[in-house]
Amino acid sequence: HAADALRTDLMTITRYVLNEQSKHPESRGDFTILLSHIVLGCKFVCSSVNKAGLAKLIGLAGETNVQGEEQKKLDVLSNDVFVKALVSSGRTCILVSEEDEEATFVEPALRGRYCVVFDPLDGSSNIDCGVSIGTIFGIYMVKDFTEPTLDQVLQPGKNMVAAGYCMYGSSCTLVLSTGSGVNGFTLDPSLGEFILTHPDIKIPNKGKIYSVNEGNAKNWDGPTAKYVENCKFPKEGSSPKSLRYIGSMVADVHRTLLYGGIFLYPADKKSPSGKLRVLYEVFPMSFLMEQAGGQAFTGKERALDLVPKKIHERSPIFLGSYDDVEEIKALYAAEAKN
Ligand code: P6P
Repeated sequence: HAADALRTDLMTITRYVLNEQSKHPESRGDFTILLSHIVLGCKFVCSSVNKAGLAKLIGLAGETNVQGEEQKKLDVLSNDVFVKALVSSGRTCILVSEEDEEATFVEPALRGRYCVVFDPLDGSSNIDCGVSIGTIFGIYMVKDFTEPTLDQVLQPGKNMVAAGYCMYGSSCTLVLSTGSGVNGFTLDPSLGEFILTHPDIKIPNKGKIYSVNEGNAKNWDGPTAKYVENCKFPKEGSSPKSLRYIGSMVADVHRTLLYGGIFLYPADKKSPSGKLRVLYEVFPMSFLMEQAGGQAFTGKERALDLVPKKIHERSPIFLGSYDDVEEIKALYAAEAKN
């Protein structure tokens, strides 16, 4: 009967969020409505990414499609879908997207209390070779949304009320935290529903994997170089870590979250602030890592304490298993002392 109960007592993402909402009697369901629009965007992108290979095969992507229209690149298409879904939800006032130079200020009639920062299709250069890619999002809640201003999104990541990503790979997995732990949901295409498959994800305290682009090694600073050296040539008695680097942040972070270990995109001489964007890559992934019992560090401070000054600002990031990040924090602290 247990198996039957599991099969028939479907915990969908909507039901999960409604359960969460019931813990906040004051909430009027705005977040649930907002999330349902984000989920709609993810379902659209999942279906488009799955067809992308085929579309390319029959010449739809990149050139003109059967109607002779210029076929939009998948990341531009995904961005359009997310912006339209979020605006039409009537629950947002400011949107920041990796695809748009300027923030979107929602028209007064459709304004709501949430600001959403997102990368609609992170890692999209990997589509053609079939490597997993993803959507990353973070959500801030504002008190006064009548006259939205940019400083309402230039907030430290610790002020986010929710964050998550949706990974488009062998399956479509949405990982979400609303501030009380991390849960993973897998899309059941036959139902068109995200079903809870990874309840209460906790990252192992220590892992056996490090994840970094070793091709940048000649430009790393001392602490990063020393840390990676320790991963490869550990002190007597312990075994080296394995290197796993996919080059798609959602895939590398999802593996780190489930298996443990550390993901690094350090600063280097060429890019003193690293490559990854604070608002819609660093903050959401750091939020999830802390909620899962791990941590996230910029080389100078706790990542979620950072206060961004610009919406597309970058930051170095070291995130993952608590003990692994502690080791690189100690190396940066030692350098700061010298
Ligand atoms: P590099 C993909 O382009 C991306 O933004 C992230 O998804 C990924 O972690 C990173 O860049 C990879 O960068 O410099 O190692 O190719």
